[in-house]
Amino acid sequence: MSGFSDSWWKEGIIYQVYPRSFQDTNHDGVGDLKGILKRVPYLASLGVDIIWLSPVYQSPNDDNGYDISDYRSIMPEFGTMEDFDELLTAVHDHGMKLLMDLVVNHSSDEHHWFQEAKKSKDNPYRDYYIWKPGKADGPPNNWRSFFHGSAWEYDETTDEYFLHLFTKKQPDLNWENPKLRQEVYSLMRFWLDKGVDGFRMDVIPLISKPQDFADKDWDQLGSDFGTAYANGPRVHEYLKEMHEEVLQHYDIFTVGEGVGIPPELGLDYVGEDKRELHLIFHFGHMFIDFGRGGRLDIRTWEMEEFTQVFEEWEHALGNKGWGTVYLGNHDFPRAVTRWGNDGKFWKESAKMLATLLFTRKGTPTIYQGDEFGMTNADFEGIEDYRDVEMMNAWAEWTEENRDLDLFLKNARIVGRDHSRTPVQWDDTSFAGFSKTQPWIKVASNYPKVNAASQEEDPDSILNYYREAIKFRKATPAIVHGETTQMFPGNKNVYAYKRSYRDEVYTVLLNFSDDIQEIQTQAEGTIVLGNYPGSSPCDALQPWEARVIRH
Ligand code: ISL
Ligand code: CA
Repeated sequence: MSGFSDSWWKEGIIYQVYPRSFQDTNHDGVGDLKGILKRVPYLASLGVDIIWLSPVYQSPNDDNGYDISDYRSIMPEFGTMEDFDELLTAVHDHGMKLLMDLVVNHSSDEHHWFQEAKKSKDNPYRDYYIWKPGKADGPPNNWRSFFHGSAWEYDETTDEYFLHLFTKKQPDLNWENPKLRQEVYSLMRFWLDKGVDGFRMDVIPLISKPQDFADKDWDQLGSDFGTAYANGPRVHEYLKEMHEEVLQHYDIFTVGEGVGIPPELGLDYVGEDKRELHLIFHFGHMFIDFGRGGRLDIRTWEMEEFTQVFEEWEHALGNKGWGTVYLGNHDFPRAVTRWGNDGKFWKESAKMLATLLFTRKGTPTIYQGDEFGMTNADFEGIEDYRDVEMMNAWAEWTEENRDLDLFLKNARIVGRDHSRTPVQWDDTSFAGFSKTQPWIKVASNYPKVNAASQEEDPDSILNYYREAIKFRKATPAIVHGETTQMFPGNKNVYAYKRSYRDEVYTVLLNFSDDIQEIQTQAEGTIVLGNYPGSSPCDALQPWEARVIRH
């Protein structure tokens, strides 16, 4: 396999496709593989190198494909295996790579393993899952699901509970069982033998559970569920075994969804000497607005807390492991709404965020639609939402007689569905995603925010992405250089130098609606920025981004 010190995946750029919302070609309102195929030239035109497909396997879609009922077949709504093969070939023909989503912390309850497992305690598949007898007053322990309520579901047939850290249709797989691990390795080989270029591994730090199944002290743990379950006792043993048995035999690369991994444990997963994963997506910034009550308990945060996550991770990995940079995915609201200003400074702030994304050390990942500034949607009532996390939370709030207006107000800010609305390709009906009403509402701003209208506009967000990507690829200091933060403590401006051999660049990013004065004495030339008239030493305009070559 490609070594841990190789550089194509360090220099490359990842683009995440959420297939259900990307492009519908048979006009049933659901995105499909042929739709992705149609957009391969567009993806190539951005300059991205690696396409990560969120799950496309057979699934009852309790959690939009993150609940897999057959790991070796394609979800019929998305197409056929022939469509998949055609897509893989097209991606390769365009010089790009394809990453599959590997979801093996849990399967669907409709997977035949689970169907068998629940038949009886001595079924050969029983130990593929995690079963425990209850306690007198209920479940085996106080573990909670990421998606509300207990993480245990009672099963009458055998009078035991099974563990599900996500929905009750997503039973956790039992990695303690070597047979289960071999099943996983075998399905991985199936896709690798087809020629896929690697995996993004869903909630991989959660696969090993402490076998005492002791209660958690939720008061101590606060709201970050990830840390409660992540980094279990055998996780590194399993990843090393996976590497030996499978990964090392292929020229591929892997990125773990690093939920619950704090910076000080990062190198345990991606250290170049560890032979486990190439990269992880870390989560420091993603949970920044989660209060003690979780996603819907919105916490206010300061720009510095956000930017310090980037600093901490770069320092933690140093020169021993490689990082990632991303600002959003299918589990969080839209980046420009969350980190920028999607109103008055929509264009400026989207470009400023792109500048952050492409000028840090670490492999940048674009979430679909962010490259032309898609925003949160204008959801109103609960009927506009589709996400099981929201549905479960709504049921819980209703049952507990909580303030449902507050629920809707907060969901409009933080719901996962905001990033799952159809990609706005053009200004025709349903935004060029489909000819029929899609499975989830199209954001109503599509006549203004769409890819087609930005294609020919040299000043567009889309063309800024292209320019920033080109710049990154042509500039070793931006990919490999050391980073030194400037003006730490500044509440509105995030600034840093990137240096490598005799190249030095300064990056200045204004995270506010106001003009910011800073003392840069920056002799040099602006090589990338979102205010064409600026010169290096001027005060920063609202949401201005400036990259200066010295
Ligand atoms: O969105 C979250 C819950 O509030 C996150 O904590 C999320 O559950 C976590 O990042 C794990 O995400 C991944 O696994 C989930 C799936 O629902 C997400 O879409 C996936 O990215 C279960 O497979
Ligand atoms: Ca379709």
